[in-house]
Parts: sequence; C-alpha cells; structure tokens
Amino acid sequence: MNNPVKPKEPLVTHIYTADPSAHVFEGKIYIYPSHDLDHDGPSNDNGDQYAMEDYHVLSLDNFQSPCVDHGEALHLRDIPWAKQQLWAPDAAFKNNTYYLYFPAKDKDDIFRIGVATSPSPAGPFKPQDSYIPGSFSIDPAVLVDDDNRAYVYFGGLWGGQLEKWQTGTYQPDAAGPSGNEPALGPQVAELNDDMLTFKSAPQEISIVDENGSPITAGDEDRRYFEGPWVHKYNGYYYLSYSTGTTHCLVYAMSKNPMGPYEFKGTILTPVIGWTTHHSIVQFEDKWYLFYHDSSLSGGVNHKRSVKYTELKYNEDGTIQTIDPYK
Ligand code: FUB
Repeated sequence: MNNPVKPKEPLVTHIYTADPSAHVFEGKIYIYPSHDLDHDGPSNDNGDQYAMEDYHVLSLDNFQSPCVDHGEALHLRDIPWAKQQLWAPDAAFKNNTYYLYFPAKDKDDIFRIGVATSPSPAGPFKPQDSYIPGSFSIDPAVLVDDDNRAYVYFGGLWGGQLEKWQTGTYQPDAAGPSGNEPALGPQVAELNDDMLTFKSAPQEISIVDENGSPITAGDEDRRYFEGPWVHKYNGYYYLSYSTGTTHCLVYAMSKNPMGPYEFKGTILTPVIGWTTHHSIVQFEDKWYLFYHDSSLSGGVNHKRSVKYTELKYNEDGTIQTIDPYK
C-alpha cells in the first residue's frame, strides 16, 4: 500500500470496496465506499448478495500518494434502527461537522436513509437513533450548493425498492412503469440546516430527452436505475447515474438542482460486474471519476474494487465517454 495508485487500478486490494463517493475535505481526497463482504449467501435481483455490515473511509493526499484505509468508520451493530445491508454511502461537510449518509434496511426490511456524524472526515461516525423521517430507498448523494443549501438525491429500482414508493407510502407489491410510460426518476429533498432532516417531502426528478419528452421506462440505455450523483460545472448541474440493466454511467444536465434534467450521454461504458456506481470530483485543476468494477475478484458481482480515472469535458460542457479498460 506504499505506492501511488495508478488510474484504473484498485485503490486498495486488502478489502473489497464499491460505490465510491469522493470529496475533497481538508485538502485531501476522501472516498466513502461500500465495504463488500465475501459470503456464500443468496444472490438474486433483490440484491441479497450485497450484505455489507460496515464502512471504511479511504483517503489520498493527492494522486501521487498511496491510498490510506482509516479503518472501520461505522458498523451495523451500532445503528439502532438498522437491520442489514449497508449500501452506497455519501458524506458532506457543514456546521463544522462531517455527515455520513447511508441506506440500510430497517427492522421491517424497508430501505431507509440514515445519518451519522463526526468531527473528522475519516470518522468514526456516530449514528442518529433513527433514520431520516420520510426517507426511503437507497444510494443517497448530497450536494452542498454554493449558496450553502444542501440537497440529497437518492433512489434505486429493484432491490432498492424505489418502485414501491410511487404513492408516497410503501406498497410491497408495486411494480414500476414499463414500455412507453415515463420512467421513474431519482428523488431529491432539500435538507434543513441541521443536515439531519428533510425541509419538505422528497420529490421526483424528471429526466427528459432533447425534445423535452420524458425518458421512458423501456428506454433502458437512458432511464434512471440507481446511484445518483450531482456535481456542478460552469453553472450547470450534472445528474449522473447508473442505467442498471444496461450497465452504463450516463448523465443529464440542468440549470436547477431539482431539475428537470436533459439527458446528454454516456460517461462510462460497462465495467466487469453487474453494478456500476460512481462519483465525480474536482481536485486542483482536474476532474476525476471514481467508480468500481469486479475485476480483482474475477467478476464476482458482490466483490468489487474502487478505481479512479480522469474525466474530461468538451468545450460545450458535455463529458467525454470513458472506456474503463483502454
Ligand atoms: O452496493 C450495493 C448497491 O449496488 C448500491 O447501493 C447500488 O448502487 C449498487 O452499486
């Protein structure tokens, strides 16, 4: 672990890591990944194979330095409301406090979003007694905007249960739209200044094509599946996400953090492994994509490794497509 991490190589190899949310805090790059576990449990479309139980925080002083694993930052046993499956987390800084946002299934097997706090970006993080009231589904990603307002984006289909919340309450048997019906978008909620509660009920983000028509559920190359991330570049908000069944990272742009967002294109073509999940961060004068694949485990879907590579914009603000293996 003493050598610099090369682009498109695993950041660490002593543990499996996935779903990287990268931020620059205190002049360093901090990465908040899921911590994948090796196990012989069931594997299915419900995502039972993603049976993670804790989080480790990683950091890089810069892209010439080795990656540091700061050890266990939060464990399932310490989260009073959570039963299982610590999935993709994110972190934010405000009020002189670091906040870790994470999804987990509650005691009724319903995914909720929790928050834990720390005075240090490396943790350890102390969880709140309960999940964020009104939260549901998975994959929280938080944007603290230039005006200091904070937004949490979240939601995932299938095992992420987003389809089950279309009425505003949990419907265990609800199916999502199909064919030419508008696809479900991710959810967004503005956070109160305490960063622990929603200012108002989450609302769905609309993703439209170049003509302003909603992306449809059958358009699996472009429709939202999971893993939202929002960053800002040249005055535009970029919403990027996984297309799930077609295994790409794609993006859409807007002038408003709550959308609607106009679909633009592909950021990352498919990686080895079923899931693809990412974050985008600026460090000094360059932009970077953090993502994962299952190459280190020889393609085992639930044994993934976090990687990074440089991300480049075209003059018109569109993003150049990256091939993870070239
Ligand atoms: O890591 C578990 C789940 O797999 C995440 O929450 C999804 O985004 C997918 O990467």
